[in-house]
Amino acid sequence: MDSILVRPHFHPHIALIQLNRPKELNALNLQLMAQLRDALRQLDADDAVRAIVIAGNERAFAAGADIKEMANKSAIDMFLIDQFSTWDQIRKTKKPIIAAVSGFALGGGCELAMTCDMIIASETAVFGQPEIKLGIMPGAGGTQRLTRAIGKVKAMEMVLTGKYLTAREAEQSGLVNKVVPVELYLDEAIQLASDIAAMSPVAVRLAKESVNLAYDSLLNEGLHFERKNFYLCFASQDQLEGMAAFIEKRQPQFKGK
Ligand code: DAK
Repeated sequence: MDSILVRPHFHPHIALIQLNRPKELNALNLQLMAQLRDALRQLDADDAVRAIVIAGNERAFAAGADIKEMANKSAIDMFLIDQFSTWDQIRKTKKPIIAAVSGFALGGGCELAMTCDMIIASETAVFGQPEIKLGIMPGAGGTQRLTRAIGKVKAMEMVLTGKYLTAREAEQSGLVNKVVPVELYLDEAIQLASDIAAMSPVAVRLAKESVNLAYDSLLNEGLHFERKNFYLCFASQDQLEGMAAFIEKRQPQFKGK
């Protein structure tokens, strides 16, 4: 089964990508991320597409990277898989991307939403970086983008405790553009995409590039730093324990080793 569904012409000039691993709450495994990368490349090259919406389903946008796939990986395995080149494709997409988030947006799911250009949330959305509970830390921009979006003290609390933000809290903190009832979140995201699609595609591309420059000039150094530390987590026994405990549905016993 495809891990994503791509509808290039879902709406005039608007493409829709739906994450499609509902039983796993859209956990982002390597296959899903590779398909997402390829779809974004194709849609970016398609002149008929002017904006892209990425959505999950009502229960989950994405509950994070696939813990079962990562649980037994070493730091070197993670380094060699080099998932970052896949994630970087999302950042490199020239057309605007809107995340339509309902339900869980956790760990890599929250990072995926934040890597998009804008976020429309349903009232049931929850955002979080719970990696700390697995004995690791965010690895796909969470420490950098969340801090820029909601400020240091709130980001610190979320990253160090794994606490979630509700959709309303996320809106008040500036993490999301708008919160709407669950039955409207996809329509609202399509509407926002359509508003952008009515503008000059050239101006939109240049404007997106410029906003990103303001944002990225501080981000690159932070992302680099975060990546090294993320790999280092996979050298710890606590990572193995945290992920094993999740899979075995028990509380982890962290030893600081
Ligand atoms: N990975 C794998 N499976 C997951 C999953 C995940 N992240 N989240 C949920 N599932 C699976 C569950 O294991 C369960 O499978 P079965 O037991 O039915 O086989 C199924 O989805 C339904 O989940 P639950 O039964 O747990 O559903 P509940 O409603 O009770 O709880 C929950 C929902 C979202 C609160 C809970 O599932 C949960 O806590 N999930 C884990 C959330 C989490 O810790 N996320 C962070 C993962 S670490 C990187 C890029 C990104 C990342 C790392 C590297 N590079 C570029 C290198 C990101 C890391 C992460 O995201």
